Amino acid sequence: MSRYVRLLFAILAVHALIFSSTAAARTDVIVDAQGDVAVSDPAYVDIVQARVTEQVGRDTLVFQIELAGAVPDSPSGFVAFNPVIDTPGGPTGDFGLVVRWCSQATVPACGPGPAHWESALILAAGAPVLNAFAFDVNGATVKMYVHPTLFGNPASFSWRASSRLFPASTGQPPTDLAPNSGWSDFTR
Ligand SMILES: [Ca+2]
Repeated sequence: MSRYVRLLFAILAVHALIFSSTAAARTDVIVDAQGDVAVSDPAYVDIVQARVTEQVGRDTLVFQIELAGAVPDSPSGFVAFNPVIDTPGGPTGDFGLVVRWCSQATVPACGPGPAHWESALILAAGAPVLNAFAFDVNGATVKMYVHPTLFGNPASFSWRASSRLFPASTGQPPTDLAPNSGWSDFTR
């Protein structure tokens, strides 16, 4: 490696350090076992890691779910990735973030038209807010870019992540949960 290339890498490393220290302040990571879903369930609903990172400069919380397999662009049926947030006060699990593949045939509250990916903010009371935040489903990674004022801008909260092959409205439990029980705590 030439001296110039080494110098370039050193400069890039310093820039990466500066960028990361200003753009991302805190992260909470939940690690979940691979293979803890039913053998008949696809790998793309098997959560292996969930994390939340605050991008302070952008006032955005990024919820990221890593799956054991790549999520199809067009799944054959309903699929949802669903972090649940429990803020201080109010009912337990008072806000739900959902990225889902749905149509109104599977979920009456889904947006109109053929089956599609959409985001929704689920509130403890009242109708869900469709397309409340930006998201990205890319291979085995699902990212949600959430403005914290959507759920009351709390200084700390508890959360957990779930995946679903059946809408919550069916009464079926989540397909996978991370952590398997209880909550993870995040202080901003
Ligand atoms: Ca899992």
